[in-house]
Amino acid sequence: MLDGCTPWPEEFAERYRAAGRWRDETLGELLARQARDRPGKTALVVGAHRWSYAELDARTTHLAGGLHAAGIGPGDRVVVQLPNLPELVPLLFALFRIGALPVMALPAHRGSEIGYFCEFTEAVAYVIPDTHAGFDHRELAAEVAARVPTLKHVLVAGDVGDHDGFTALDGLPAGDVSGLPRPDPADVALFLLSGGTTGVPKLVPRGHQEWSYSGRAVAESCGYDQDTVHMVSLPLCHNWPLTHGLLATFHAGGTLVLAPGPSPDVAFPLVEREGVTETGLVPGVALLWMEAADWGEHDLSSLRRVTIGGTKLQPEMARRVEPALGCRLQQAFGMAEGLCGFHRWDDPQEVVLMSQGLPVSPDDELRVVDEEDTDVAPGEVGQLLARGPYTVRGYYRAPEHNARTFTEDGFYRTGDLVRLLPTGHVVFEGRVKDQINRGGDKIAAEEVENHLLAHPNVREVALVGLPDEVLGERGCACVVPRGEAPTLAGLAAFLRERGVAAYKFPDRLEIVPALPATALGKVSKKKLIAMFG
Ligand code: J2J
Repeated sequence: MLDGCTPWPEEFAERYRAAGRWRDETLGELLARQARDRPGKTALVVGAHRWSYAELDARTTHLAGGLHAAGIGPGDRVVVQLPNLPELVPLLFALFRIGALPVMALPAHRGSEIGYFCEFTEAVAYVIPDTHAGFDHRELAAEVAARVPTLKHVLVAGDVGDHDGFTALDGLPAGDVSGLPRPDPADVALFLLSGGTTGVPKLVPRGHQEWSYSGRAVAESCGYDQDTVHMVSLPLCHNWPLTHGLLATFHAGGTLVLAPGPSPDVAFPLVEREGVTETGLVPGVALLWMEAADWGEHDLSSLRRVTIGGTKLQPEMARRVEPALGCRLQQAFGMAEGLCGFHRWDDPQEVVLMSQGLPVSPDDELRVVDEEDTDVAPGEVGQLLARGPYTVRGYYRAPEHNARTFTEDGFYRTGDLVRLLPTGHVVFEGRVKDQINRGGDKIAAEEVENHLLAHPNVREVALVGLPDEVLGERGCACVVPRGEAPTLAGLAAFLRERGVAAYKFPDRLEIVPALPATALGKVSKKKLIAMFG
C-alpha cells in the first residue's frame, strides 16, 4: 500500500474479500466493464454532452493516453479542482486508469488550501477550470506553481489564456496506456478531504476496491438499477455525491446527470428534460427547491426520491418534503472517512423523519461510547465509533493525529454524537469535534483560528457554530482584541488575502473582553454558544 497510508489488517481484508465486499476490480475497470456490458446506455449527461458508457470509456482511454504522454504516471498525485464540468468524470477515470492519484480539492479552495495540498502530497499536476464563479483559477495556479517545486503541470479545462507553461486538457498529445501496469485494486485510488478538526486539512486515502464497494453498497441500499437517473447538482468532488451519485449510478448501470449548480432555475429544467429519478440535497438547498416547486413551473414528476443529508435535517422540515416535492424522502449521513447510511424504501415514515439512515453494509461495525470509551446503554447518546469494509484506518501521513483519531483496534472516532434506534438507524444528536457544519460545508475551527490569530488586532479568538435556520450553523468569531477591535469585513478581507476559501469566513463577529474557560482552563465554546446563539 502507498507509503503514509494505514492498511487493513490481513484478517479483516480476508473477511471483506470472502464476503464479496471487496472485489478484484479497479475503478478504471468498473467503467470498462459497464462499457462492455451496456455500451449504448447513456452514462453521463453534462453540459451539451450525452455520453454512452462506450463513449465515456473511449474518452477516458483517450484522455489517459494524453495525460500519460504529457508525463503523468502511476502513483503521481494530481490535485483536481474542477466544478461540475464535462471533463471531470473522464479525468477522474483516466487518472484511475493510469494509477495516478487525484486529490479532490473543492472549487471554493484558494491559495492557502491548494498550496498545502500540492506541497503535502508532492503533487506533480494541478487541474483547474479557466474561470469559475467570477474567479480566474489560472492566476491562482501560476502563484501556486511558482512556490511548489514538485508541480510540473497545470492542466486547464478550457482556455489557458496567456500562461505559456499551462496545457489545455483538450490539447494533450496522443498517447497510450495499454502498456502500463495494472493498478493494485487493494491500493489507494484517490484522496478525499476530511471535514477536518485540525490546523491543517487532513487527506483521506481511499482505495479502489473499498471505495468502489461503498458506491455498490449505496446502490444496493437505495435500490438503484439501470433505470436510475441520478442528478448531482452539489459539487461532485465531495464523497457524498461521488459515492451516491457517480459510483452507485455506474455500478447500477444507470445515468448520471451533472448539473452546474443546485439552484432551482438551473436544476429544475434538467430534472424535467432528463427524467431525473434521484438526487441528493443539503437541507438549505432542499428548502429552496420546496419553495420553487410551489410555483409549479417545471414538471418534477419523474423524481422518485430526494435524499437530504450532509447536515441535520430537522424533523419539522422533513415532514414538509414529500408533500412539497411530490416524491419520497430519504435521509443520508456519511463522512469522507467512510461510514455512510441511507434510508431504505420500506423504512416506516416516522423512522425516515427522525433518523438519518441505516449503515449501508452488513459489515459496518458501530459503537456508541462515553468519554471513557465505554459503550453507552442501548438508545443512549454517545460518540459514534465506526469500523468496516469502507471506513479507512488512518489519514494520509498523519501518524500522531491517527493515534488520537483511531482506536487501537481500528475504529474511527467520528466526533459525532448519535444514538441508535433498535433497528440500527442512526440519529444525529450533535458533535464533540471542533468543527462547524455550515450548510454541509465543514469548517475546522482551529484552521480558521490560526489564520485569524495572525491578524494584528486579534489577541485571542474562538470560532464557534451558532444555530441558523437555513444553514444549520453559521460561524461566529469571538475575538479578544489587541488595540482597536477588528471588523467582520476586515477579518474577511484578511482571510481572503491569506488565500482562505470564502465558505470558512466567519458570518458574525463578537468582541469579548476575555474567552470564557472550562473547569480545566480550556476555552469553553459551549459558553460562547450559549452567550451568542
Ligand atoms: C447530521 N450531520 C451529518 C446528517 C453528515 C453521505 C452523506 C454525507 C456525507 C458528508 C458523506 C449528516 N446529519 N445527515 O460523506 O457519504 C456530518 C457529520 C459527519 C460529517 C462528515 C456521505 N451527514 N453529517 O457530509 O465528510 O458530522 O461527509 O461526521 O463532508 O458531516 O462530513 P463529510
